[in-house]
Amino acid sequence: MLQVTINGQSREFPDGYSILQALHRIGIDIPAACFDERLEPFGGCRLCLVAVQGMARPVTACNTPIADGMSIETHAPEIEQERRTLLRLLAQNMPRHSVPAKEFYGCLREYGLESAMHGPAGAVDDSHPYIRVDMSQCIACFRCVRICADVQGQFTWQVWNRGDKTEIRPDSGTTFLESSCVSCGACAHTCPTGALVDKSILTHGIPQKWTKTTCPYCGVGCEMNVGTRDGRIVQIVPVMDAPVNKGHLCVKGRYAYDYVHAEDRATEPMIRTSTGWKVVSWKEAIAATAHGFTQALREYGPGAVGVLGSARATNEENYLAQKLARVVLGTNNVDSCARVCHAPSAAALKMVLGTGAATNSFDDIEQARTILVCGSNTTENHPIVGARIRQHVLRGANLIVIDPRQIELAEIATIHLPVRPGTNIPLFNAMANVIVEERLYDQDFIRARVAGWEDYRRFIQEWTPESVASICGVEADLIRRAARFYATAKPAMSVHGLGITEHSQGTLSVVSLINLALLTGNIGKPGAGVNPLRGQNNVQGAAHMGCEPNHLTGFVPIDAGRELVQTVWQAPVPKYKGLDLMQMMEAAEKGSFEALWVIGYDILLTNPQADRTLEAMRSMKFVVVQDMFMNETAREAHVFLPACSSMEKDGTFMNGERRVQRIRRAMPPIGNSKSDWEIICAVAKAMGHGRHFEFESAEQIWEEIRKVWKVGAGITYARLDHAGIQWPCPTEEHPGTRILHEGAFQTGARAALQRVEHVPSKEMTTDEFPLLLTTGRSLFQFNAGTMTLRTPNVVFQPTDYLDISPDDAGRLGIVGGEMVTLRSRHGAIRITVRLSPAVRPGEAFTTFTMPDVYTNRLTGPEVDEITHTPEYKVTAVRIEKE
Ligand SMILES: Nc1nc2c(c(=O)[nH]1)N[C@H]1C(S)=C(S)[C@@H](COP(=O)(O)OP(=O)(O)OC[C@H]3O[C@@H](n4cnc5c(=O)[nH]c(N)nc54)[C@H](O)[C@@H]3O)O[C@H]1N2
Ligand SMILES: Nc1nc2c(c(=O)[nH]1)N[C@H]1C(S)=C(S)[C@@H](COP(=O)(O)OP(=O)(O)OC[C@H]3O[C@@H](n4cnc5c(=O)[nH]c(N)nc54)[C@H](O)[C@@H]3O)O[C@H]1N2
Ligand SMILES: [Mo]
Repeated sequence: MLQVTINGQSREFPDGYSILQALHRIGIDIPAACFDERLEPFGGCRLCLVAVQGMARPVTACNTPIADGMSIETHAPEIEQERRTLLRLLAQNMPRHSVPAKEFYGCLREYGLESAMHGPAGAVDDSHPYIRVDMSQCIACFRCVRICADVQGQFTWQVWNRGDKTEIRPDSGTTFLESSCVSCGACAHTCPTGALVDKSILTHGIPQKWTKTTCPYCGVGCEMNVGTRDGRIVQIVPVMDAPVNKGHLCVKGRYAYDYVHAEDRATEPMIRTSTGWKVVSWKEAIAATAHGFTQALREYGPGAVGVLGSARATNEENYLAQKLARVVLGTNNVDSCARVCHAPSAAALKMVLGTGAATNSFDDIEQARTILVCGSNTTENHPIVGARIRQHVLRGANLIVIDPRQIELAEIATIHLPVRPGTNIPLFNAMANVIVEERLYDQDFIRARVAGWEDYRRFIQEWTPESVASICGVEADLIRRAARFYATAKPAMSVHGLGITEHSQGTLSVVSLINLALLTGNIGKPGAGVNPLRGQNNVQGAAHMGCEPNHLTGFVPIDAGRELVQTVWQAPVPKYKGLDLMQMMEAAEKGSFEALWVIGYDILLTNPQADRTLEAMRSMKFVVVQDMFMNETAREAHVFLPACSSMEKDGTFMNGERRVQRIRRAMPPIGNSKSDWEIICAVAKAMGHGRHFEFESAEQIWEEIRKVWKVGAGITYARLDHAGIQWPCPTEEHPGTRILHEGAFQTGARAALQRVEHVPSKEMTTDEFPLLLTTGRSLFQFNAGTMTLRTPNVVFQPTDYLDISPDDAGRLGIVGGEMVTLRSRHGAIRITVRLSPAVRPGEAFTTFTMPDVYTNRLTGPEVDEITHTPEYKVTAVRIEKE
C-alpha cells in the first residue's frame, strides 16, 4: 500500500494506481475529457491537471502514477484557473446547441462556461440509423478513434490533418453509414460531447431510470444497463465492470431493442377459429390449452405429446417447462433448440471429459498464446468475444482460423485453413497426425491424464496431411504449420461454432477436436481448453435446466437423477425414453405425435426441410405457441399465448462459459403479455397440478432449482446481485469455477483419446447440384429475425443474400443484386445474389432469417447420428437464372 496525501488528507492506495484512479476511488471528481477507463490514458486534454508537491508544474492525473509520500492538490486556485482557460479554449469553437446528457457540457456548466460556446453550427451526418455525427462539437479528445481501435478493433474513425486542422472522419471519407463501422456504438458512448450521440436520446429524451440486466441475444452474456423513460427503452449502455463484456456491447445488444415496443408485438391471448384468430381472455386461453392437452393425453397417451422450451427464456422458465412436461403431461418428450445447435458439443464434451460444457472462460482469451477458431464466425456472431480475440491477436497472439470462408478473423489470422465444408474430421485427424509424428505432444500430460495413447497413436499414423489435403481442400503444409502452432505455442485455446457441430459427423468432429487438446495438454489450464461458443442468451441454460429428453436438471441422465428429483417434486419422473425435437417431428408426420407446446422457438422457419416441418405441424391435433410475436410457427398453432420480453421480467440466464447471471425487469409487461413462468404455472394449475407449481416469483423457482441441481446449489439471487457465478458452485461459500478439469476429469483421473473415423456426408455435389451451400449467420440479424427485423438493423441487412464467388458469378453470367432461384434436392427458394470474395468458387453461403426467403426449404434430412442435430452446413444446390 502507498501513502498518499490528497487535499490535506492522508490515504492509502495499492501500487499501480494513477492519480486519477486514486481520486475516483475516493469520490473526487475532476474534469478529464480524454479519459475513459477502457482506454490507455494519454494526457491529451490536460484538463485533469493536479498540483503535486515538489513538482515545478502541474501534472495530468490520468497518466501519472501515484508514488509513496506524494501530496496532491486537486482544486488549488491556480489549477482551477488553468482548467477554466483550457475549457474555454475547447468550448469556443463549438456551436451553442448542446447535448446536456454528455459529460463535457456538465463540465462547462460546473465552471459557468456555457456561454463560451460560440462556434458556427457544422454539417450533421445523419446517415447512420443509431448515431448522429456532428463534428462541429468535436474537441479532438480522440476517444472515438481510440475506442474504435483498441476495444472494437475496427479502425473506422480516423484522424485527418494535424494541429488546428485536425479532423476526425470515418474511413469511408464520405458518410458514416458507408464506412467500415460495425455499429457497436462504443464511440458514441465514450464521446464526451455531442459530436457522436445515440439518436434515441435526441428523439425520446434521456433515461429516467436504469436497470441492470443481461443481453437477450447471444450466448456471450453481456451485462448492460437499460435506460427507460415513461416505460419505454430509450438507451442501453454496457455495464463497465461486467466480467464478460467489460464496458463493451455490440450493435444488437446496444441498439436492437425496438422489437420490445414493436406495433405488431402479440400481446393478447388468442385462439384460432375457422374464421381466423380470435382474441380471448387469459382464462379462456389457459382453459383451451389445458383442454387440448388433456384431450390429447386421453386419446393418444403421454408418448404423443411434448414441450419445447426456449433458449431465449430464463433458466427458471425452462426448468418449469420440463417440470410441466414430466409432472403434468407425464412425458420425457421435451427439448429445446440446443438440439439443432451445440448438442454435439455438449454430447462430445460429456462423453470424453465428463462435463458437457465449455472447459474454460472468456477471460482465458487474453491468457492464450494461440487461439484456434474453428467453424465460428466470432466477430459477427459473438461480437464481444470476437473483439476480445481480435485485440489479443493485434497485440501479438497467434490465431489459426479453420473456416471455408475468409471471415473477418481470417484476415488477421496467422494461418487460415479454408476447409471444405463437412471435412473437419480429416483435418483435425491430420493435425493430430502431425502432432504425434513430430513428437509435439505433451508427454507428461499424456502420462498422467490421458488413456488410450498407444491405440490412438497407431490409429492416427495413416492420417497424414497429404492423405487428407484433397478431401479438405487445404494444402498439407498449411495443416502442418497449424498443428505446430497449436502444439507448441502454448497455452492454446480452441473456440468452435456450428461449422463443427451442424454436420452429419457433428459430435465426432467435436471429439476429434478434443483429441487435439488432450494430446497437447491444452486442457485444465488457463488460456487453453475446448470452448463451444453457445448460441442464444440462454441455450446453455435451457438444456441444462432439463429441456432435454434424456437428461434432468444439471444435464444428469434421467436414471441417475430420478431419485433426487422425485423427492423434491413429490411426483414421479416418467420412465420411458423421450423423443427429441427431430423425433417429435418425424412421429408427427407418421401420425403418432399429436400435441406440442412450443415456447419461444420458431421451428417452422428454422428447422431443416421447412415443407416437411409444415406437414408435421399440420398433422398434429393441437399446437400451442407462446411467443412475443406471431412467428411462422405461431401461424400454424391453435392457441397463442403472449409472452413478455426479457426486459419485462426477472430471472437468470446462463451464458456459454457456464455463468449464471441475473436479468431484471426494466418495465412492466407490455399489454396483456406475461412472463413464460407465470403462463406455465397457470396451465399446470388448470390441469390439476397446482401444488407442484406454487411459485410467486422467479427467485422461488430458483430456490427449487438449487435443490435438484447440486452443482449449482451455491448460486443464490443474493450472490448474483453483485456479479454472475460460473458453475460448478456447490456451496454458498464456493467462488464458482473458471476452468474445468484442472486436477482430474469428472469421469476420473484420465480422459481417453478416441479413434474417430470419417464418414462423408451424403449431401454430395453433382453435375446437377454443383455448388456446396453453407447456411449460417451475419452480424445484424439474429436467427428467426423476430427481434432484429423489427429494429433499424434492417438498414444494414434488409434480406438474406446468397454469397457466391465472383468467379462462379462470372461463369454463370450472374451479377450482384440479381434475383435467382436456388434449388437443392429438397426444395427451392428465390434469393438475391451478392458477390463475395470471402467465398470460394464452388461454394456458397446464406443466412436463414427472412420468412420471405425461407432458406430452410433447401436444407436436407441428414442429421448427426448421435444427437440428431441437422446437417445445416452442407446442401448441394444449383443456381437457376430467372
Ligand atoms: N449476429 C448474430 N449472432 C448470433 C446469431 C445470429 O443469428 N446472428 N445466432 C446465435 C446462435 S443461435 C448461434 S448457435 C451462434 C452461431 O454462431 P457460429 O457458430 O459462428 O455460426 P454460423 O454462422 O452458423 O457458422 C459459423 C461458421 O462455420 C463455417 N463453416 C461451415 N461449414 C464448416 C465446416 O465444415 N468446417 C468449418 N471449420 N467451418 C464451417 C461457416 O463458414 C461460418 O463462418 O450465433 C449466435 N449469435
Ligand atoms: N439453415 C439453417 N437453419 C438453422 C441454423 C443454421 O445455421 N442454418 N441454425 C439453427 C440454430 S443454431 C438455432 S439456435 C435455431 C434458432 O431458431 P429459433 O430458436 O427459432 O430462433 P430465435 O430467433 O432465437 O427465436 C426464437 C423465438 O423466441 C422468441 N422469444 C424471444 N424471447 C422470448 C421470451 O422471453 N419468451 C418467449 N416465449 N419467446 C421469446 C422470439 O420471438 C422467436 O420467435 O435455428 C436453427 N436453424
Ligand atoms: Mo443456435
